[in-house]
Amino acid sequence: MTRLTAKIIENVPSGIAHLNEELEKKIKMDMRNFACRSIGVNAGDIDFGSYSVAIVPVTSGEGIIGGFSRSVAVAVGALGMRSFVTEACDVTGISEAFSSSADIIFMADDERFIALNTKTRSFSDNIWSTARGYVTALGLAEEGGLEGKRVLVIGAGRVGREAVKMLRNEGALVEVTDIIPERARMLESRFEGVRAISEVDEAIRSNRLILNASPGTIPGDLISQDAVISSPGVPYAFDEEGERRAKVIIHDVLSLGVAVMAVASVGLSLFDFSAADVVADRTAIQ
Ligand code: 2YC
Repeated sequence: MTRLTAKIIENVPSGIAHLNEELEKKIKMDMRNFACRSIGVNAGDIDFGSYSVAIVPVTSGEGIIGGFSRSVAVAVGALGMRSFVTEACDVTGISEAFSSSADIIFMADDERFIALNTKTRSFSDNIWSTARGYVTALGLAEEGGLEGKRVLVIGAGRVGREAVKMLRNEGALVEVTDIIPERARMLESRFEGVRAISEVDEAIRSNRLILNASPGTIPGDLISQDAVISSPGVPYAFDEEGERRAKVIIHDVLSLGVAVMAVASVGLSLFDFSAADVVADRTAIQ
């Protein structure tokens, strides 16, 4: 997954209300209900205001991303949870979160981004949550859902691979393409109903349903009329022509994955998302 930059996420806090409006228009529900729907829990079963959520900045590796913790806090706050960024970073920040009796702790190093539930010990992972959210969004945006329909996944990285697995579980017929053809072929060999496509332009032209999990740009003249596109890929991939042709494009750089993480970490999820799978990248279909 692309490493975010302060620039990419600079509008997340101010854009959260707009994102909610966008979701209402595109999938007929707000971010809270979308996140709950993504993991099969009922929004009414969660008392969002009762959750205190700490976001701990982490300095390891390439270090702090300006605005990252605050963006996560705003996205979690938009669900109705009480979120705050700890004063301190790293271990001191984690101890601050515990002494503030935070129920959930968000933290990200360069390899993983998790939301840890301090009471139930369940934790959710950003890669799994992002794939879960954008697969759900695609199914909500497509009349009649995805069962039996062809879906093109662009990008066989960690999010793309999770998305392929989830799309198969929803009964979609998946075509997958990646800049490294071997990564797409690996998925084809592991899953029934998954086909690796080497000719990406042709694949985009011939698919109306697209989940884009790649960091590349997608020229609008490849997009079919009324395409339904769910695009966690960062940076944003589409030009004006693509936006004109597509029926809907669902995209944001951080908040939707964070919202799914937050609801998933509450621990009511019906999904058995042993986040370790995502990291171990075991692609055995669940
Ligand atoms: O500011 C901080 O605490 C940094 N340690 C955060 C680093 C996040 C690195 N990961 C990413 O940029 C993306 C995330 C959206 C999830 C996966 N990769």
